[in-house]
Amino acid sequence: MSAAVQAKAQARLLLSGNDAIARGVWEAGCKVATAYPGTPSTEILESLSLYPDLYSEWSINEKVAMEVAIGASMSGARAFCAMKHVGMNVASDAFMTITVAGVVGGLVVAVADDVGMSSSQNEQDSRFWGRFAHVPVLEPADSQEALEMARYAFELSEQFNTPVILRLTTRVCHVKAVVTTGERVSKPIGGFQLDAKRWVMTPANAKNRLPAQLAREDGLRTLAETSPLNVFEDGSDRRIGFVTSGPAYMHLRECFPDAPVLKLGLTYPVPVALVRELAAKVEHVVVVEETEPLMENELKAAGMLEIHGKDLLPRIGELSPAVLVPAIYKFRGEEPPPVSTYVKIDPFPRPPTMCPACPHMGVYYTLSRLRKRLQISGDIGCYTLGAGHPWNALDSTISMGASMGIALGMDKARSEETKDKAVLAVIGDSTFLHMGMQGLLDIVYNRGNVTALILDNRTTGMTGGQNHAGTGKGLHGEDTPRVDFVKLVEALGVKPERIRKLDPYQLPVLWKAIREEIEVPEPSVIITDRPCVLTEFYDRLKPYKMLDDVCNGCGNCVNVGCPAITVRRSETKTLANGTSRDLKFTTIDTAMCTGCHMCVESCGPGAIVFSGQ
Ligand SMILES: Cc1ncc(C[n+]2csc(CCOP(=O)(O)OP(=O)(O)O)c2C)c(N)n1
Repeated sequence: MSAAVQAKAQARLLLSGNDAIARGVWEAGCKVATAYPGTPSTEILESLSLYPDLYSEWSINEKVAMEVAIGASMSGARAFCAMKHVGMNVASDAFMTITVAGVVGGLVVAVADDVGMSSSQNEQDSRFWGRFAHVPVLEPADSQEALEMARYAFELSEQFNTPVILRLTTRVCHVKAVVTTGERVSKPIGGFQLDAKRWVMTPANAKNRLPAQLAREDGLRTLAETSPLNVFEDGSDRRIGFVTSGPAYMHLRECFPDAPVLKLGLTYPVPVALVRELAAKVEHVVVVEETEPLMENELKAAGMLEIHGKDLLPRIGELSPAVLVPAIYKFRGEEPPPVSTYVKIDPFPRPPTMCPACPHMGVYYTLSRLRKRLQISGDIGCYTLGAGHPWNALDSTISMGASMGIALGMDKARSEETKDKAVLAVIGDSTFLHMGMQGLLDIVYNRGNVTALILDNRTTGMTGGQNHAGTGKGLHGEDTPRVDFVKLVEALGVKPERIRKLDPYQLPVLWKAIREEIEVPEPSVIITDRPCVLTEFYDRLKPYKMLDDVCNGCGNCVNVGCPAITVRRSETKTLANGTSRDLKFTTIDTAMCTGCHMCVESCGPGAIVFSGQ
């Protein structure tokens, strides 16, 4: 059990923002916590799952996670759900109406923005949900604040009868800092009270609640002006006064320690009067906010047209010292100091790659061989790497589950050029259950000519290997009913003879199945069944080695894409017909090899044999 779970009140621990939020949620007496994994928020629930006296679950997607938390809040329990920024798009339907109905037990939604896009398909500013839904937004800057704001958010939620958004960014979620813990408060569950006017959101009932929703926002606006979360820190250098929030505050303090700073923890609604007070003390006000000019626009709308922000700073990525220093010096008309004085590290880039023996490689190796005949709609997961070298076997990736609908759209909009191509959709098991199965139903319902490949690797690989309804295990490792993908897709209407389940390590079988299914002009599904190499379900076999004197440099094994295979020598050979061919003589790292034998199946001369280790 982790130190944070065992720690008594007043313990000092080194915690990531995610672990600190978990502790704060638990200390607040929260009874129900839900999430769907997504970087950078995943570890919040993993951490919460270790605490006693609290129900926690991986939900099937963010919308359901939100709904479970809403149901618990309606029942008078303090409830929490966590997701990454794009998850909030999925959850927003339920969210946008519970903001009208209001909450009973405190309801806190942690939304983690991937500022800088280290592992997401877009960059969004989740603070907009505050303005959109008329709910308060809290923004911690470090782990201590993450804990305290998580705890306070429940009080705020109950005080104003509203869900509260805890807006995080990757830097807060993952950076570790010293945190002082508190005690868990006791919050007994009140129980569900019948109140149709409130819980049955028909237009007539919802309309009646709208004035209260707006009045609540006015109350929050007043609170923002006096909240201890919004702090003015004076400074001797009065040329610029900064308004900032979240980790941008840390960067700012590091770069401009003498500047007056208004640090906002409650960032929606924006405390306009506090900013006016700051403006009266300094020559210029600059709003330093990642990513969108949300506070800046609110302030300008309130009449503060002279303030600066995105005219000086980028709307994309983190406002790190490397960005802040040159921008602010330029504004002051000064030469910035040498870069080495404010940029301390320049990490070596490490592009993501599939693991040795990843079952997805067999699929992409096969698809790359049929490439010219296929249009391939992809999805989000480890298998998105199939878009890259050496496979180049994905044509699109947009959002979770979108492979299905997009494939159907491609099928229905064929041009002269693409009319003879087969349309495929490739999706992972977690993604299929999250939001993909509705798309497959649409393909069946609307008679699409699409072959769907469901890559069942028994885990949510991309986010670190979380359980889901297809793994047969729950958040706590307990046994749960395991989805039978064959039965599921059959129930969605795919004909039994068009459903195949096979081992993606068996490359010839996979090849034949794909070849046959793309010829049939109706929906078909191929389920690949092989656990991710990082799961407990994976059985490692004996490793292989390359016989150097037998390898003829054909390079087929390189095209499988396994990181355990490297090129030891390459040469260009001129053939009898005058053309030339690049030869790649390879070797296998036996320490990495798991004996999956995909490369053996690709090897023409039979140069790959058991290493005997
Ligand atoms: C709406 C949304 N929620 C969460 C994520 C984070 N995320 C990216 S891929 C993925 C699931 C990957 O699992 P799976 O489909 O099983 O494929 P695998 O990575 O195991 O190959 C998740 C949860 C996201 N990108 N979008």
